[in-house]
Amino acid sequence: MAALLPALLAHLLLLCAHGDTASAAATPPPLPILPVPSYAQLRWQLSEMALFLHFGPNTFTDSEWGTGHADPSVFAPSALDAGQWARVAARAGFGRVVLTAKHHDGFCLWPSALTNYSVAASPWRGGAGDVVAEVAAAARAEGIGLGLYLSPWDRHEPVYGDTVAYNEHYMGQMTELLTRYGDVEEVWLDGAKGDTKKMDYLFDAWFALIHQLQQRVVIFSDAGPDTRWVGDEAGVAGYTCWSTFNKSAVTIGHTTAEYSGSGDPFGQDWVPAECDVSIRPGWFWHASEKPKNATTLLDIYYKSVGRNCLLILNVPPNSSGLISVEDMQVLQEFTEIRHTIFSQNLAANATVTANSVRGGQDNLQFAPSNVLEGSIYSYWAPQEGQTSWEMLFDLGLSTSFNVLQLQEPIQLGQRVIGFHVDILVDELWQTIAEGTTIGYKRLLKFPVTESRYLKLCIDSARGDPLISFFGVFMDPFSDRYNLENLDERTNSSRVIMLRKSSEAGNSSTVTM
Ligand code: FUL
Repeated sequence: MAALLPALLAHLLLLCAHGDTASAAATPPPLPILPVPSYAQLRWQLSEMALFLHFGPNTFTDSEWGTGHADPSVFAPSALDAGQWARVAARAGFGRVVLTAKHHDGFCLWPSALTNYSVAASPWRGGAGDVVAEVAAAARAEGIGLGLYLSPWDRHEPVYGDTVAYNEHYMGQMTELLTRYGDVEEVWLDGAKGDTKKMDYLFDAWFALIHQLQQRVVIFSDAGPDTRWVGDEAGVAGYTCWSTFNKSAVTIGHTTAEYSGSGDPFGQDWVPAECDVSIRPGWFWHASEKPKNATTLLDIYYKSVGRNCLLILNVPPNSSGLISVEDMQVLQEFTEIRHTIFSQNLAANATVTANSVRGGQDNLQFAPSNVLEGSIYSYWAPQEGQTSWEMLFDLGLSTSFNVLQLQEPIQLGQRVIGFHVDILVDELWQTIAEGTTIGYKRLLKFPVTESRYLKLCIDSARGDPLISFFGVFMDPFSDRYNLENLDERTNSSRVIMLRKSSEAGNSSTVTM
């Protein structure tokens, strides 16, 4: 250290006192690297997590795929409280709720004029109820977004199977949903179709209608157009995960898990991935099932939100019409542990320098220290056309941490292809983590490590890399869990932790 420290300080001083002077006129932001997200896609990404609500006759009949023949009288929640659903969502940090307005059984949770198979035929609220209206009002009251799931596959509707008649029926129902309840921020098109009836869905007409009726909406399906299914129902994205994608390379219902999970660095379209998973084994509530625990949810969070995706976590209301107490407890714990880990960026007071700054070393607009602010609109940018991109962090004190968070200002495109982070140990820079994509948010977890100095090196990028956030955190919850479950992990992703000792050539690996 004795030998290295003067050199390090000299490097810091040189950067601080660099000859470049900021010009009087501001430097404009760099050009975007296309494709970039739309306004609705940015809102969607910034909301980070959605609470999925599977609710309907299946809740009362202990089924997952209703036949479409359950008597509407089964739909009889005694204490339905959409306010509770929205409060639970908002308090646990979910930016939106997505309700199954119609699941595959065809039963409508709103009084559709196009079918008799709906809440209007049920005893709930004397047949005068409207779950969609209650959820829309509750979401608005909590300041969170509303999303609606309208299953294309309909096992009740008699015209299902007649392409023209059913598409007219479906678009009529979509129009009801998108014109009666105010802003709808997401339409969720599930891909399941469990029978052999020949039925063409006129997706292009549906998408045009949805975008015509709602300005802020994103349309989810396994292939976009606005957000894509990640390719599994475990809530886990690829270790490498691009929001860029080629829609022309896929058709709805015919995607591959690998392409969906990792996206495409050469993609011409911005179609970020959404990770769906249920807190319980089933999507609907069943008395016999129990929720996952909070550390499992934390692990899913690292592998979804922490891999540039939105996490849509299903928490199904029970047959009383309430989110169950045990699910609420898990969500509360999940919220508390996220808060404990992420409320204190241990690099928050770091001195940050970089080997290049757009507009010159004194240009505050793109200053390295911008990465300590939370917004994607304040970011570090290097001079154009560099071949090496390094940021140096002096935390002031030797600090222990085991989580790294990085973010890119994705409004200017997703750029980073590969990066690594070094710490200074016994006068040597040693790599503690390496990763591929960053995107909106990247979380990497590794064994607890300690250092005062860190170096972020961007190894390759689709254009000049831009970084909007750098943070290191201490996660006291995952380590035991991870070690215990190491063997069970099937994901091939890995972070490399180079040993600090003389065994430096060996590497121990942890999965993420
Ligand atoms: C699946 C459906 O079949 C499930 O019931 C559930 O809605 C899930 C989110 O998507 O494809």
